[in-house]
Amino acid sequence: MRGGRQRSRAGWAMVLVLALLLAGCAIGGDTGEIPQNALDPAAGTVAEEQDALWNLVFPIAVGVFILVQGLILFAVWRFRARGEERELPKQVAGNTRLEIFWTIIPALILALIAIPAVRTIFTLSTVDEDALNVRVIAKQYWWEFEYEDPAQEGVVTSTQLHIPTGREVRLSMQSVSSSVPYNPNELPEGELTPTGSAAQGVIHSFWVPRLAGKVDVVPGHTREMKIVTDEPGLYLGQCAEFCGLAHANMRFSVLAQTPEEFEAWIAEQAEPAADATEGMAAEGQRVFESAQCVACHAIGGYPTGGEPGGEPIPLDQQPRVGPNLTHFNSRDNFAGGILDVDSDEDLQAWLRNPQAEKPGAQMPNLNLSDEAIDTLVAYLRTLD
Ligand code: HEC
Ligand SMILES: [Cu+2]
Repeated sequence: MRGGRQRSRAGWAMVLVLALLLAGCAIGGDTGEIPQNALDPAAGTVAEEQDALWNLVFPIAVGVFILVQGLILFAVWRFRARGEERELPKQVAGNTRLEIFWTIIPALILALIAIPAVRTIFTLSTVDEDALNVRVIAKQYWWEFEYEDPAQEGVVTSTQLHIPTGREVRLSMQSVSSSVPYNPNELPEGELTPTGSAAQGVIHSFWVPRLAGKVDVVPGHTREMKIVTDEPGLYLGQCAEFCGLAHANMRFSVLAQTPEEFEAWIAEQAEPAADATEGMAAEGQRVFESAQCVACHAIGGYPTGGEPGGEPIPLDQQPRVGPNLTHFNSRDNFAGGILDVDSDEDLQAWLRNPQAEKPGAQMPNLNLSDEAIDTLVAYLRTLD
């Protein structure tokens, strides 16, 4: 008897702990807002359609749950053994009328749900003719965004996807290995063969809860997805499929801007970087070359530094193992959204030892001296 009571106390303690944990999810940090709340859809067809479907299915599911659980509890209570009484209740084997009834009712409920569900699938799978096309490349452990429309050539960024409001965005998503040097422009269109770097990628999942449900990014395939919003703002997202050590730090965001702001941003990003010609920054550019940064990172317009008047290497012939740094200093955050671009300390800490900031990151510790780090920071600051 005693053992039973203790066990039930432990059970209640578990429930309490779980309830507290769940309450923590609801509070949403110091701002009181919940930036990744799938139940708070941003204005726009994708999120709204998915939310409408949820609003339809959820009450039905709750109704079914209460009915079924209620009947179970009722049967348990009504036919429980009482005192010494060991007589079985009346045994019923088969009741055709009842069985037809409880087959037809769920079938009708499912049919009712299927109509809007199928309609939503079709709505979400068609994309406007004038949609913005962005290739999304998922790597351990960061997201790369490459704008594919001809007028946006050379615009490649990481961790923060900019989109214009009021225009559908078609995301073509691929997963590739981060540790193998590769040029994403050499990946064939459409389905990838299970050879080469794509085969060594792992499954990631693109999830911006306020914009759309998650879509898995599977190596060897191109997964398409549509997002759209009418509300300018910052929408936080994260990889939602366990992909390795730094999975929890594979965050990203979508910044929705008015079409004018977006076009201005694109124009800026399409510009190549200028050479650093003076002081610490020029020294940093030399370190960037000698410390092997160029083996993994692309910089549009680079490199002309060493030899004045030299020909810059086109962006699509530069390595893209790590993020394109052409406009690094114009970003808000880096390393999968966990560090602040504006903070010199964050940048120094990253260059001193990436692993300490983001365990599992595919950028090696290059054992740079503090002096070299300072010059590199000065150089990275010129990449606006
Ligand atoms: C072996 C390849 C490799 C080398 C060499 C390398 N990096 Fe990286 N770097 C990466 C990868 C991969 C990431 C992304 C890590 C992550 O976020 O998980 C990265 C991220 C960064 C970032 C953050 C960019 C962003 O948008 O998130 C900066 C800045 C950076 N590296 C600078 C440097 C500098 C400066 C050097 C030379 C001292 C260097 N890297 C050398 C692979 C490399
Ligand atoms: Cu991931």
